[in-house]
Amino acid sequence: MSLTTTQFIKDYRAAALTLFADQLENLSVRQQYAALAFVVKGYYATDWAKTKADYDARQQKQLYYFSIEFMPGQLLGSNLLNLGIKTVVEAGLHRLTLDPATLYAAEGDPGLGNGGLGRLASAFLDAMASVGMAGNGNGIRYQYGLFEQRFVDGYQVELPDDWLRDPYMWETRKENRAVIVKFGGQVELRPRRNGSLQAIYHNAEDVLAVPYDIAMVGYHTKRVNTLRLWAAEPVPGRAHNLAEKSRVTEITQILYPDDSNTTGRELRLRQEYFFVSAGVQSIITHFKRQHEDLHLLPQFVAIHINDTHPAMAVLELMRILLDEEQMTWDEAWAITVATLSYTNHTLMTEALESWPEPMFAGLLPRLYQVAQEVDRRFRATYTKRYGELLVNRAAPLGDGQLRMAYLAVIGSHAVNGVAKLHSELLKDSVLKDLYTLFPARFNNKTNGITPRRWVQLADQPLADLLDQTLGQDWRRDPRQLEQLRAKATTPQFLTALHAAKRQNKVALAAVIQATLGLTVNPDAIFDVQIKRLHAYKRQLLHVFGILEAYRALKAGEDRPARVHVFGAKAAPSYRYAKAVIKLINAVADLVNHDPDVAGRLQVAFLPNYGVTLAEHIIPAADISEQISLAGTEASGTSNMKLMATGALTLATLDGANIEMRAAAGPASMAMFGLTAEEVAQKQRDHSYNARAVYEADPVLHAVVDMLTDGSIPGIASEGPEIVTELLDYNDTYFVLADFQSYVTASRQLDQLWQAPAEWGKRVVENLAASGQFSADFTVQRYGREVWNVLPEHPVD
Ligand code: 26Q
Repeated sequence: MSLTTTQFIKDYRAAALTLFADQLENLSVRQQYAALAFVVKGYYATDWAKTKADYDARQQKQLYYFSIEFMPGQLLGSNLLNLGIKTVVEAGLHRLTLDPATLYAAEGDPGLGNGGLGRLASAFLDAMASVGMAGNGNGIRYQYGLFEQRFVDGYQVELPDDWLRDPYMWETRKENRAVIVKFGGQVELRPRRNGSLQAIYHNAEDVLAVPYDIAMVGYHTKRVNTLRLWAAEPVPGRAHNLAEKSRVTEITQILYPDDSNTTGRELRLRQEYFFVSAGVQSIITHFKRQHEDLHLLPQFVAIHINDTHPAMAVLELMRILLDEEQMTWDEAWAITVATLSYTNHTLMTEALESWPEPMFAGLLPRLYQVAQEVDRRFRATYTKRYGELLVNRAAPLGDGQLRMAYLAVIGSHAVNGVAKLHSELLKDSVLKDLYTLFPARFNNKTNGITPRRWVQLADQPLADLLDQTLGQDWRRDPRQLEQLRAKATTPQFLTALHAAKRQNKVALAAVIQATLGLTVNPDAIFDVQIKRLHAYKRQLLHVFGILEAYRALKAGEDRPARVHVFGAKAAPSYRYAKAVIKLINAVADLVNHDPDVAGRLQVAFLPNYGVTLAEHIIPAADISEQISLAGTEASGTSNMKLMATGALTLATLDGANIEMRAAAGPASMAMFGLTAEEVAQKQRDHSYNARAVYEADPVLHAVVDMLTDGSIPGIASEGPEIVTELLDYNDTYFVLADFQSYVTASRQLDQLWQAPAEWGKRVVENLAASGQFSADFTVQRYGREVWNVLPEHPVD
């Protein structure tokens, strides 16, 4: 949009008066932020309304991305960037003697997700708006997001994330679009005169679903799509005592932490049905205002199921088409399958969702009947050709459970994994039988990230350098970064690149100082691992690497200085993960206070990792640790973000790491460890002996012993617990097996660091190749191959 500084100042002053009845200068920072957000909302309001009207007028096919998690991050900076008014607004703020950074920092960060899956959903919404695709989000407006993490004595402590305490400026409550969601009771199927069945509900519990819409502003496209989050409220006018009322509001009160220990909770099931039913109902209502014939639904609507959490969309859409639209089963089924598609995000069998049939039937009696019929017809259709054994294994109902991943595959026309390796492994592990039945449905869509947030907003020193070097075209099409390869050996460019990185490291050092009271050396290698704490991601291997270096330095070896930066939340009930958190903090305490390694080895575990903290850490990274056991990390996305801001990746051949290396070149990454195939082989033939590896390697032996011999104060119970998992339970995630090659690869990076021109060349190779991991490309692939929704402003 076109905006002058003068006009902006006028608008901003007016907003301050309207909202707070006072002069801008007299407001608190939080109020100044709120007024600014209010102005910006006004700047896109017309385009938002217009986008919706245009879609309707053009009968544009729309995609609805159903996800139980979204993590949009702070939106002020990205909205300004995407509207093309960031420079003007910042100039205006300066003229008002306000500091833009302070105002940006006053915005909360809606932590409505656990990690990769939720952040991916938000990246896709940003990307779709930015390439001009008609794509919207559908999710839950949790009253409390993922817990706020603090460390007390090195232990994780969880505090509630009361993110709505201050009004959230970007949401718009749409009471006029509320719908009713029904739970429980009994269903009676009463025959109609025409022979069809009418579903009549007795004693069902009605819940009002109220949508709150958040604008997803496209980058320079004038497209503003919608993220719709639903809140549960009592139906007005009905008597509700407190107990009834809180039974309703609890549906959207809390986000479940990613946690296999809490699977099968009824409240989680209610959450899933709540946002699925509300979403499907509102889509159908809107569709019927535009079109006569619901048979045309797949021509105008695509619904995407982000992991299995919304998989009951299969059953809910069937219910509506059967009961409310009175279609025949076959008609309804054809429409459902053509409308739905599904992404799987995990190979871990213990993480595959399933619901006990009695619980499902009790809460969702009509959906359960539909599930039974899906199951019956599935068995009837495929048993003859594929045999009872396979069909039994693949059917939606089995072992007394409703198996959501199987239901999702059966009810969708397309199924994908999130990186090439993951998509391949899906076909011969957890979804093998369904692949046999529906091979054509399976496809790969490697994840992506939004370089707008991670490079343009979070890494301005790099962005400025890229502008000077290449012009601005990379901002729209990051594949233009390939041109950087020509600069891989240009000393001036490498010097400037190093200066940009150093600036980011100084900024992160200030964050570390303010948070932990630790002074880190900005000329050290910043070695970063940021992701959820999980055994399979192997933060423990990173810790062992630190202990190996600590011992070497104490023994008088000379190595380049390193600062190890961690960010990770553990699920509150995940005992092992919490033990590793305590271990990292204990190791930090040890090395940070040891004068023998002062300024040469430091550990900074920053609490409360999330989107906003990531924006501070990522641009400052020199090394990106992507060290999951091969075959366990579906894709990873922090790997891509760190690549895009010029870190070198220290990685196993897992998830998207493999594709990143293929893109950047074989020497661009430090790879190590067993391959997925080698791991699978060892698991099959039980040939891995962790204790034997420990006994055979004196360095590893010494490192492991540090966990139990008192060398690291404060881990009297956690140390032995971890060692028991390694030596007595045979090291489920092959940490000991990969230790030696991990240290070797890490030492190669030390060598490279000492040859700055070589290091710089590798960084350039990574930056150059990073553009292809933009989510803009990912969503366009989904659009072409899965949703049949095309971009109006394609990047290709
Ligand atoms: C399960 C049961 C009960 C409550 C919550 C959950 C739950 C919640 C969230 C289970 C899993 C999740 C999130 C999973 C996730 O983020 N997976 C990651 O998805 C990324 C995007 O595709 C991938 O890059 C990562 O590899 C994958 O781990």
